Formats: sequence, C-alpha cells, structure tokens
Amino acid sequence: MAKLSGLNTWKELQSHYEKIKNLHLREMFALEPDRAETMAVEEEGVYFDYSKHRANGETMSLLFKLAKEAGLREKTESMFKGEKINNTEGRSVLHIALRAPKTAKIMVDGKDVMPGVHATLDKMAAFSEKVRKGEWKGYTGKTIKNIVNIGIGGSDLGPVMAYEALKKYTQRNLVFRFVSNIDDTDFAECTHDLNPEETLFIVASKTFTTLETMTNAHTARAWVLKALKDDKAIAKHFVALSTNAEEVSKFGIDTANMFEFWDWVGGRYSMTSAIGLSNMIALGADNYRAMLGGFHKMDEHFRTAPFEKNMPVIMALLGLWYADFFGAETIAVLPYEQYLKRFPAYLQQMTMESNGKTVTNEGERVTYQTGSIYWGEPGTNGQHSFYQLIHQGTKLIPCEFIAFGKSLNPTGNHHDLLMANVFAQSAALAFGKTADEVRAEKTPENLVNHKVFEGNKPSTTILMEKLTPEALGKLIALYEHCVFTQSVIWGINAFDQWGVQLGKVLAGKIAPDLESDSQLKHDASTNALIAKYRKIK
Ligand code: G6Q
Repeated sequence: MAKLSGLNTWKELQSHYEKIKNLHLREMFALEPDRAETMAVEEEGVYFDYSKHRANGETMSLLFKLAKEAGLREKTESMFKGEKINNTEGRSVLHIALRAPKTAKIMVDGKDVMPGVHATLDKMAAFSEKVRKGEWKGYTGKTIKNIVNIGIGGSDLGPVMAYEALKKYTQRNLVFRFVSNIDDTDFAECTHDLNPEETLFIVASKTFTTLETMTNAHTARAWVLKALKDDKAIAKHFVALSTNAEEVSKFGIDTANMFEFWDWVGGRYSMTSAIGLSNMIALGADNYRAMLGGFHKMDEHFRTAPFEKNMPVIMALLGLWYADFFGAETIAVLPYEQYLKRFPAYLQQMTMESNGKTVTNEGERVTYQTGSIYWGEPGTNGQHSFYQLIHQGTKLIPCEFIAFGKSLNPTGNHHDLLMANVFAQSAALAFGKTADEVRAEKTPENLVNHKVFEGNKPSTTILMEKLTPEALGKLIALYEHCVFTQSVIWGINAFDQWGVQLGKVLAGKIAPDLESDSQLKHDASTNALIAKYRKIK
C-alpha cells in the first residue's frame, strides 16, 4: 500500500474535515433528521448508535473507502486463515480459533489447530467440574474453596475483568482472587485470609518465565509448603496454564495438570484460551461456552458484514477520524453497568499495547497519529468526577457509552434512573446548552458563560439487552476487531509489544545493585535514586 497519508482518500478526508470541522451536531441533526436511523446498526443483539458523531454520509463513505484501499478485507481473511500476520514475531494471530466451532478447520504450518483447541476446552471443562463439585481435594483431603490466579498483563486482565463482569453467574461458594503485581502487598492481601489446605493456585503464564508471575508463584509455593510441609502437596494445589511444558515441569507442576495453548495466541488476546480456566471454574462450562459463542458471533459479523453495517469497522474508523483529523488523543469508555468496572482497564491493554506503535510493518516512522489513549470508569460515578472536563473542558474526548436494557439485580427504579443518565449524558454532550437557553432560565449575566455547554462532543452508544456471558463475548470481540481494523489502516503490527522490553531489561540490570553496595554505573538520576533507596531500606 502507498503511504497512508499519501493516499488520495486520505487527502479527500483532509479537505472534507476542513468542510465539516465547525459543523455542530445540532445543525447536523437539523440537516439530516433521519440520522438516528441511518447512523445506527443493529446486529447480533447489539444496538450500535453512532448518530452523535461529527460525521455524515460523506465522511463515512470516505472512511469506508479508506478501509477498502488499506486492504481490510484481505488482511482480515489472512488473519482468519492463520497466515503469519504478526510479521515481527513470525506468528499467526488466531484468537478467533479459540472460539470457533469444532467443525471449523484452521491451518497453521500445515496442521489443523481446531482439535487441540477443543481438546483443551474439554480438559478445562472436566477439571472445572471437579473443582465446582468439590471433588478436587487438597493435599490433606480438604475441599478446594479458594482459587487464586497468578498471572500478569494478558494472563491477568482478561480473567479478572470477566470474573467481575460475570460475577452474577459465578458459583458463589468459591472464592476467586487474582495476584498480578510483584509488589508483595498483592500476594499478601490476596492470601491473608485463606487456608492453604483449601487453596488452589493457577499459574497463568504463556512463557512461564515472566518475572512477576514466577516470583509470585514461588512465593505461593513457599506459602503452601510452609503449611503442608511436603513437596507432594504441589500437585494438588498448583495447576499451570502455559505454552511452555518444560518450565512448568521445572517448577514442579505435573504436566498432567497443565492446560496448553499456543504461540499464535497473543497475551492480550488470550482470555478465551486456557488462560480462562479461572473463569470456567467460576462460571461453569456451559456459561463459559456461551461466552465463547458470543465472541464467535462477533468474529463472524466482523468477517462477513459489509463495512456499512460492520460495527467493529465503524467504531475503528470513527476512532481514527478523531485521532488523525480532529487531533483527539483519548477515547473514554463509559460502561453504565457496575459489573463492567474492570472493562476499561482490560481495554487499555488491548488497545494501547496493540496500537501504541510509531513504525509501520515495514519499519518506517508513521507520519500520522496511531493508537488512542483509552480510559474510563463506570457511570454514573464518572459523572460526579471527570465528566466536567468532557463537557466543558478544552479537549475533544469522543465517548463510548455501554448500557444494557435490563439490570441483573432489579431494585425499585434504579435501572430506569441509570438509563436516564446514560441517555442524558450523550444528549448533553452532543447538543449542549446555548447562551440563549441559559439566559432563558433567568441566569445572572455574569454566570451565563459558565453555564453554557458548547456541545458538539461526539459519542457512540452501545445498547444490549442484558449482560450475559454471550453479550460479554460480543462486546470484547467488538473491541478486538476495532483495534485490528485500525492497525490495518495505520499499517502497524497490533500483535507485538516490543515497547515493554526495555524497562524489563533495565530492571534486570538494576536489581543486583539494590542488594549490594557495588559502584553504580547507571545514568546520574538513576544512580541517585538507587543510592537513596539503599539508605532507606
Ligand atoms: C500481552 C503481553 C503481556 C503478557 C504478559 C504476561 O499481549 O504479551 O501482557 O501477557 O507479559 O506474559 P506471560 O503470560 O508469558 O507470563
């Protein structure tokens, strides 16, 4: 592909932007009274309203043309067919295989990966059932009641998020905890009230070499052995989720208790691999499979729906429109659903580790903006906190509202009030309040400007019936394919993460200096910080 910013369509988008940049959503709705219908998609039980965006039919046509010229369809097929699209690591990218049905056939290096995917799922289901029924006993014969997942990044964020999101569907007599941070407080707080005899550790690590995870896993091992005083206890209290049987075995975990996955599953795309074991134990195999079904439906929607009705594609293009033409730097994700409290944190890794890149697939520096900063909190809490800046600050922050028609805990009129708030927020952001409207309320003149809402702040509203395992699967896959679509247009690799390496290497060099009083050979600032730390510790 020619350089993105050199494409005719890109230039057309630039002149189109000049034409509509000052157009207000109030005018746009007046000019196109049918926007609510023409700029909404309802597919797979997801109502996706993008009418409150600073875009019109012409904008969308140009953006769809851009996606076509970038070869989105062809590149999507390459991903689904298992081609090695992660070019810097020479890997296929096949999280879509993890939720494909048994009948699918997906080849990597001449081998169909689907039998392995389903064998692991079946093994996870059998194990989960044992734990859920109290049949998996600890070393002293006590029933396992506590499940602690030890993992970090992609081996943590998905399981925690899904556990919180689907808590309503979990088996409540089991306790689930998630340890990720190397900060000793994390392990201490997660285990302080647990009995080692009743605790199962799931060590979740694709590589089984990650510093944080292995440090926590060794601490867990010592914690179990201190109480149970026999190496044989490890087999009853530890299982592993990994691609690395050799390291699992070295740690002392029986590889019969290892749940396998493969190098074509990227960390941040791994929550539907064996990494989801804690979720399957919590939810049961049927709910877990329903979640996979939701993922798969969105995968198929993305693969087959025309761009004009394709939710991940539309979402991606609008994100790019603001990032590259309006200069917006962030996107706020605002779930009006308490159970989705960890969803923004999960999305941060998925979006920012994927598309936080400055060089193209060919290694050339990009000449445009790439990945946006994603952030957010559940509504309505955010309304009493940072929404002020979105409404009246100087920055343009496109918002993504997520809401469900039914509450999982219906109580009085709470849900109507919650929904009234989400609808009110997107309307207030889009249409604002003019000085005349403020004056009509008999506002003293000195306060008029303070009370004006400029409006013209764009948002998408994603509305689904109810937060179910299937709905969650669809929602996550929607974002996954949005990220992929943007990466294709920006010409970057969404599936590597070289940017996390340097800090790791430097930490490895600094660590020995904290345990000795050797001469420090780092930069001046780092030397001073280490010297200070040596004194404090
Ligand atoms: C995600 C990254 C990263 C990874 C963690 C944990 O895409 O690769 O967040 O998931 O570093 O890695 P391990 O699973 O190998 O411990």
